[in-house]
Amino acid sequence: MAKIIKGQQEFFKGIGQIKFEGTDSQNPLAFRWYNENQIVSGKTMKEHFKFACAYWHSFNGSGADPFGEPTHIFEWNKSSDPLERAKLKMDAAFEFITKMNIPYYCFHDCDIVDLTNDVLENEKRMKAITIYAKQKQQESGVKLLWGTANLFSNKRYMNGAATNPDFHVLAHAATQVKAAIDATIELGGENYVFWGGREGYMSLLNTNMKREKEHFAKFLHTAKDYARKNGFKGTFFIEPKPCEPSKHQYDYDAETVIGFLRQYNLLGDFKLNLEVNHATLAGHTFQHEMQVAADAGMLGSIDANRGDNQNGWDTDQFPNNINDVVEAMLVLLSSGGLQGGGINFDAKIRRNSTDSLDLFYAHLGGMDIFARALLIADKILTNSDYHVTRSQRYASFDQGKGAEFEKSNLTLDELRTYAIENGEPKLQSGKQEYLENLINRFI
Ligand code: XUL
Ligand code: CO
Repeated sequence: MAKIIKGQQEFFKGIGQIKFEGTDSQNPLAFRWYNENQIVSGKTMKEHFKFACAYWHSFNGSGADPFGEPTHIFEWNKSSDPLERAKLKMDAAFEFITKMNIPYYCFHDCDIVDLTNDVLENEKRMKAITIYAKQKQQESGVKLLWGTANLFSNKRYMNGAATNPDFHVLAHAATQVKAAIDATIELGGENYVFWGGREGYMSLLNTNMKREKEHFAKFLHTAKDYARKNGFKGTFFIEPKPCEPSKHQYDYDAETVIGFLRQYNLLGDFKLNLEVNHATLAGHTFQHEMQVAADAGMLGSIDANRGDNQNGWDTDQFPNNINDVVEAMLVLLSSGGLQGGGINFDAKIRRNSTDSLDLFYAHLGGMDIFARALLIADKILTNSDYHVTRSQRYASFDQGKGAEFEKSNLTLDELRTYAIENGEPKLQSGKQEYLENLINRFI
């Protein structure tokens, strides 16, 4: 259990720690499925998920959109002193995280303290807030899942950060990454994330794609070498996204990123942080992205959220579709789980969700849907013929000439001889509807 820190100003008044009460509970502020110590398939739920709260959406996201002003008015944003403001925000953040019993959090540098255009001042602020965060972590038992640097909001990054055509901008990006890595190491952060929102282009007319990608790879090597030299033992994650804010982003999807990491010799230190809504934007299901990563041994971490079927941008809504999450949990359980990472709610409450309870309902629903989906997926894997039905489709490769083919023992001529000798193949059903029904039966 995360410990609620005593003696600080209370921001979420009248709300105690959220507890597991089981499916009979009528309490909207109780977990009905997430029971952190319950063992599923050999691990506790807490270990399977390593849930994390995203600082940016929950404590900075103001509800403002291109058409309207902020609607989320934060009580902790009152002080005019940047460090004082940052500390109050951190008090509120740890109060929320511990009341929700979320074991981890994640941040960008500028989420935990406001940054300026003065490098030395920024480094000073980052050091000061890191000391405060370390104390909060020790008092509460909450841990840092990953840190990152925001290399997309400041106007200097409008043409990219590591892929900027101006070397001067790249140097500023490196400076920010250095400070964010220092903070991550100091806070015992288990991973470090690179999401390249502006590492791409708006127009190919002005872009040397080859050179930009080479710079990106060199930048990642340089950052990785610095972190390793300074004792960072965790995993680096790349978070794929095909577009938004750039028209085209180099970390397009899981398959593209794995190819990039292989080409530039980064596979040993990097894995993937997959985000649900980014998969949608890439024209994939989330299960597709997870399977691609799992098959390559690269399934590192998850940014959990969902998009909206009626529009095509990154709405970052909290997850709540049981069928989608069950399919994701089937991949998770079948592939041995996440490597180093956890499930970070990179999701925001809606602009018109203005009660302080809304943030609780959102996280509670997200944690519960994952727990419920995990239980269902585990039952499907242990009490049904799901795996058998899938593997039987490939039975012709398990013996005889099929097995010889897999061992690279057949020539094209020998394949032709087999086809002639065995005549026309019988049609084999894909059994899609059978499997879809099977999943619904367990839900
Ligand atoms: C943006 C996104 C980021 C990354 C971290 O779509 O997902 O918040 O997760 O930079
Ligand atoms: Co994300």
